[in-house]
Amino acid sequence: MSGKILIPILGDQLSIDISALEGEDPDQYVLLMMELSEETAYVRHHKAKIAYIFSAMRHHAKALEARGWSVDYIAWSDPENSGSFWGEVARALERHSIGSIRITEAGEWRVMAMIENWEQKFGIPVTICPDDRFVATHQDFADWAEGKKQLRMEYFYREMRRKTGLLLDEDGNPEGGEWNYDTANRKPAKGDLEIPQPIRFRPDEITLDVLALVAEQFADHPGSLEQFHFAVTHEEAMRQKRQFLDEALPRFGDYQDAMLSGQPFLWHSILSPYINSGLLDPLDLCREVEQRYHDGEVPLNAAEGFIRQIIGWREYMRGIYWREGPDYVDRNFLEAQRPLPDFYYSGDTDMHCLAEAIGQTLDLAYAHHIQRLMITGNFALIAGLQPQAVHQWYLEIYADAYEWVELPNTLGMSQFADGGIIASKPYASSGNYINKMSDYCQHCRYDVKQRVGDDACPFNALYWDFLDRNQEKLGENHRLAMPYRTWEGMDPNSRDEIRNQAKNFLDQLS
Ligand code: FAD
Ligand code: DLZ
Ligand code: SF4
Repeated sequence: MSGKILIPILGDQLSIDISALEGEDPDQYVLLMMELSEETAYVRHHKAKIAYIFSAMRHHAKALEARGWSVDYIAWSDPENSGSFWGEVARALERHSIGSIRITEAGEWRVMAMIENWEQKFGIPVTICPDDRFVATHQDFADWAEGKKQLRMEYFYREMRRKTGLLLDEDGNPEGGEWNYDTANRKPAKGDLEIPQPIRFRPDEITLDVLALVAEQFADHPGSLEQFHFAVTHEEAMRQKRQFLDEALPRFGDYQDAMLSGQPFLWHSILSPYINSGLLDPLDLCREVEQRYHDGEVPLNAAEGFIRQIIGWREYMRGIYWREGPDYVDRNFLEAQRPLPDFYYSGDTDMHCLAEAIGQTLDLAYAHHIQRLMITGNFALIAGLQPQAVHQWYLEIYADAYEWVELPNTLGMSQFADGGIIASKPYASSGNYINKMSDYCQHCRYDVKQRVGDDACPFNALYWDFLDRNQEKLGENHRLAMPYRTWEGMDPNSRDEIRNQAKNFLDQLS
């Protein structure tokens, strides 16, 4: 084949050894990186997310050039920039003498569908390389799922432990005798604990340029740039990783589900944007966590809890995404139809838990898992918000959000819109759970102990009303047998009061 090989590198393929490049001789290749309106506009991404991706892309192009690769970088302001992957690949074929295209598979159905068309459209061979930054191949997941009635994460996770050997003893048994130490990971946190803070990286010239560009071009997108704090290079991401391993990991397990006012990060790693865009390798990270355990620096419940998030939940979500297909996004098992209230974009609500989770999200493009699941997600679920609108919000608003990981988390785990493929019961709760795991209720104008009346915590009536509204679909779920018994044991007047309370609240929400 005459001519050079064109290798497009997508915005979440910022790994120096991405599979399309492996073992290749730089002289024969042209790498193409593109800042595109198509990618910034398919949803209205948080400003800080766009700034992070553009800055990390620009830095990554330099890192590739320093290794001898020739990178054709199409900046946002390039007057010829067509704004689409298709348009930019077409222009690159005109600029360079290209005989074929190589690309690492894209992370989502939308972009894969485009790439699969290129061979026919451009009339040259296109090789799509598997993305080897994951532990499980598509085939591994398909083999594991084959013939199973239920695809529970826990059993998939054990397969991944066996495949990687992580936290297994010499006989192949789990360290400490148990596969999962989740029950040790549910401590509420108190404000008097010393909480580590992630590094705030000072923007360099490249990042400052990008911040100015985003402020001007994406002024109508949600979120703020004022607290932009992200690492934008592999080296910076490695510094954040070390800070996490040294300071936060030892307590990661204990306080994994805790929430505190004014403390957005607690003992979480804040590494997901870097893992998902390629600046950090997930398996290397897990091996370091395992080493810290073997060195006696972190307890087993922390090491296992962290490793489970990555080789368990993260890999499992990807497996479900590709297995369920491009129409997974349309599922709406509970037929929820309510539009997203405006406060998801302003944080302007007197429900303190939501104001905290949404406020910090708008400031930082970050919230930790239990805020996403049990505050914003739980509210959306029990208020009956339309799952596709909820999905769009999560995809826009978090710096780590790419459809392959965001969609199964939102639609499946959080909104139960897939009818229980991911979650064995909906993650619905009243204010009681929030009160147990946080200090939010102490700062709220509502009273978490009340179900009805002007001061009653809205989560309480909404929770019971959710069960009542969905009894036909959820009544047979044996994991909900107890709450349904409690509901049915309430006297009819109390149930009517709760229904009215929820109705009044939902009416004013719309
Ligand atoms: P830590 O608590 O430090 O966890 C360590 C790592 O484990 C994370 O960096 C992440 O890579 C991985 N991880 C943990 N939980 C999950 C999970 N459920 N699925 C996949 N990976 C996980 N995660 C994303 O990466 N992108 C998303 O778009 C995303 N959307 C979510 C939407 C909803 C409704 C919910 C409930 C969860 C979502 N998550 C998503 C999972 C999780 O909330 C984030 O990975 C986590 O909050 C990132 O912060 P952290 O790096 O501090 O995580
Ligand atoms: C998310 C995103 C954004 C906002 N911008 C770009 C971009 O300008 N150029 C690019 O190559 N990638 C971007 N991305 C990430 C892509 O959307 C991501 O690579 C695909 O979702 C993968 O399927
Ligand atoms: Fe949230 Fe209710 Fe607690 Fe207020 S009282 S913080 S609305 S759970």
